[in-house]
Amino acid sequence: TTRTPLMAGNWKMNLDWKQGLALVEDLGDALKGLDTSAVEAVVLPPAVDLRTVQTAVDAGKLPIAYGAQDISEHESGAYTGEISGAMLTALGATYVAVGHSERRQYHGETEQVTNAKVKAAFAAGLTPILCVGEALDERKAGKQVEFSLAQVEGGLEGLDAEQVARTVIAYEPVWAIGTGEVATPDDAQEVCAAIREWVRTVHGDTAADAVRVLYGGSVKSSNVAELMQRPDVDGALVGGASLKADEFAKIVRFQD
Ligand code: G2H
Repeated sequence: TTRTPLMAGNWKMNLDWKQGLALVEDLGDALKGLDTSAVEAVVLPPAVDLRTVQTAVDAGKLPIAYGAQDISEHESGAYTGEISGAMLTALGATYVAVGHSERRQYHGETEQVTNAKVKAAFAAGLTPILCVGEALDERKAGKQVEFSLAQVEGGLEGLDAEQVARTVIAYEPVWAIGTGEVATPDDAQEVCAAIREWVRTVHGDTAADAVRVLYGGSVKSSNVAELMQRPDVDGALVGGASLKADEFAKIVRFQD
């Protein structure tokens, strides 16, 4: 495979700016000398920490890309509390998470809003990390593939094959998020493979072979290597374990 593995740390709503700065400094040390041609490391800090990350990256102290955890579907204007794609790219951000299950669950984000945010990301020149995944009920009913593919289809509606090729899709079964309950590598592979096959059917071989499909949900340094052995798992979206520099660096260096 020619896909570069991608390890993304989603800090969620953790760390104030001083703690964020400390983590950025620790990450700089922990990731020193990272072979960025072998793996791409990404952090998605709270928006208030993006400038801190930018400063470290621009100073050559942090060999990573970065982005936001959310984006406004609107371009600019009277949308109190929102952050636009253009504001993110002006900070040097290149990624943005869209449709995380916490956005869908706690902030009422519909399929339509998720799709609009994916489009807003592309309009601003950002790479969306589209998050999908089933809850426990769907898993128990054996509907994990069907459910996740419906979210992929909804999130990517209206995109062309070239955009889909550049998208990152994160399969995050809701029952495995922050629970310590990691999906087995076979569970992850099943849905990640189905996502790639969906892309192949709808958008063709080039997009399917290029699109990066991540697994997310209680990923740690102790389970990442086995997950990464599966052919359709191209990386991980890491929450809790991305808040400790040494732990996140171990995950990024899963190949060593
Ligand atoms: C899933 C994941 C990161 P955690 O939400 O997006 O979080 O690794 O804490 O389960």
